[in-house]
Amino acid sequence: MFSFIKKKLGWGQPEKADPADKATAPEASPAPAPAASQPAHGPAAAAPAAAATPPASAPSPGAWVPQAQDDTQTKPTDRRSWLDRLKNGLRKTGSSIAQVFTGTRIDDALYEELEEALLMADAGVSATEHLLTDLKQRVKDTKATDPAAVKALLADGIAELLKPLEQSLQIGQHTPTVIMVAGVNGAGKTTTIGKLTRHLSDHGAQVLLAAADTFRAAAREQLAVWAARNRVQIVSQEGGDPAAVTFDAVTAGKARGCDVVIADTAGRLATQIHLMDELKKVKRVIGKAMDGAPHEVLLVVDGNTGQNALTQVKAFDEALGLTGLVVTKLDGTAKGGVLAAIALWSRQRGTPVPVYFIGVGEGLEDLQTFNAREFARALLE
Ligand SMILES: Nc1nc2c(ncn2[C@@H]2O[C@H](COP(=O)(O)OP(=O)(O)OP(=O)(O)O)[C@@H](O)[C@H]2O)c(=O)[nH]1
Ligand SMILES: [Mg+2]
Repeated sequence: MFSFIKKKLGWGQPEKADPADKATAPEASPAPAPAASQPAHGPAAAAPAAAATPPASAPSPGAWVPQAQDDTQTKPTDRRSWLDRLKNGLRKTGSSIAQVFTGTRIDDALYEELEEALLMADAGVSATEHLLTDLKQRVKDTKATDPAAVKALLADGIAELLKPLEQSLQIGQHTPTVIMVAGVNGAGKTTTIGKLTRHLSDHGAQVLLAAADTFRAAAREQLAVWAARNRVQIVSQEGGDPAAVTFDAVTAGKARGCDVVIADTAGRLATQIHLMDELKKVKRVIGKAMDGAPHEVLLVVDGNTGQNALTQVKAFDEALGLTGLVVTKLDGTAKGGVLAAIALWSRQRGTPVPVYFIGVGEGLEDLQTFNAREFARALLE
């Protein structure tokens, strides 16, 4: 488990939820069950699938909870298990890079092998070149003489490159904080929203989900299951327009004083112009429902898609102006090097697009904050 949120807890503030909604809300149930679809318009547009439970120890009204984002607060056993999963996922990459450093000499052959290994790890040409140049400089500066030391210097170089991507998602500066989630089909958007909702709820935040993936009934149901499982509210509409659903959700979130509204959108390729236009419209409409929103536009990328992930990041950023990334499925066969490519692109962009979370499995607990140093280590083990 991790803690990443900086939130202004609303407990003790004026009543948030509309009592009328509470009266009509289905009973809270721990068992996953689809929440009822709601009409998009009218006062009952958003009804809780289950009421969010306030934290056991509520702080004083309006208190700012200090940010406790350091993963080292995680229990050692929990931490071990997800790190192991990440390492297992990156094992092939790690062993092929580590292989480069098993010799006894630092020579051109070593750098050539390393270049090949980084390219194979999906780092891409630019990031590979960057890392090699940086490594040679580090070797020169430290007068390293054995390959094991060079490996440690490479870990330093990768960690330094990735460091700007290590930032935490801020919750609490707005009520609600509106998060829009986008990505290609099957990247892990809905699952990530489910996991994120769990963590936010665990930290006492009142979350409302917007089922703006209106393409498939199954997509709405999938989000409704997560809503029920996490006991949070959902705004959903049969066959509706994604922008209208999101508008209603943000409006309801504001009226109820929710801490966070998260909009799930349908998967799409960045090359599908009309679908990207639809996504832009969702973003615009969120801004109409609440000034300054969305506060976060997150792209969920599947870590297994290699350099294609960078292409997705660039294209979605151009269309939407991304504020953060979630890289999923790093427990699988992902090679991981693409994060170096994203980091280098981020550097050129001026403002980094942080990796708020990484997905290391399908379970509720399998979402973790990104740590550059740990990731660099996992990549080389
Ligand atoms: N192993 C693993 N599987 C994941 C992870 N995140 C998501 N998945 C799986 O990936 C599949 C697709 O996840 P969804 O959350 O439905 O993806 P989506 O982006 O919402 O898909 P669409 O809405 O169809 O575009 C599901 O089987 C998830 O369980 C992860 O971090 N690790
Ligand atoms: Mg989905």
